Amino acid sequence: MRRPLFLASGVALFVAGLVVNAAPPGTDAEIRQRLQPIGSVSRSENSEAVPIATPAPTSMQIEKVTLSKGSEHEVKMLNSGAGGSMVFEPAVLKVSVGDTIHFRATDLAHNAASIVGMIPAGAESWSGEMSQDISVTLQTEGVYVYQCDPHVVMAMVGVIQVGDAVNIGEIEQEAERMKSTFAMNGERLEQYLSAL
Ligand SMILES: [Cu+2]
Repeated sequence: MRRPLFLASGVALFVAGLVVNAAPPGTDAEIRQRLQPIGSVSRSENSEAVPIATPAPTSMQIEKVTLSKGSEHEVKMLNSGAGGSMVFEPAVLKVSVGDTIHFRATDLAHNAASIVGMIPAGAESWSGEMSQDISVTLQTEGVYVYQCDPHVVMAMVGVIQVGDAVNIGEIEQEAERMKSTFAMNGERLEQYLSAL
């Protein structure tokens, strides 16, 4: 029955040896031990190819807008809607050539006006009066971006695609330029356009 005792004392000595090996507190050796890295950080070879802000596939995915039925469509001008404050609702519409859009002054102190350089070439512009309904018939194919004059800095804008998005390249360029003029909701127009 002596063997287990020997083994036990051997373990005790070994543990004691470790404690003895630790440098006295405050000495250079002890500080070096404390500062030793506890692990290493390594970058995988292709880590730089991975974009930093990959959009989450579920929550941020933008639902595509489908062609709105009928030849007449209504857009409300709102202080507050499902898409935030100072919004057109729906903010993104897909319609057919020759369709009519009725902008409704549901809330007051808004208007709807097409933006210079953000409608298809040759298309007719429009500019609604403040707090007034306005109806616009869109005869030229392409993407139209319009705004509420007093709230454009809050990105109170809307997008209508008539037929095919033949001018989407120019619209996206203009939208990029316009982004810097928004004091709030800077991503809104981009999000609207990505819903087309
Ligand atoms: Cu407004």
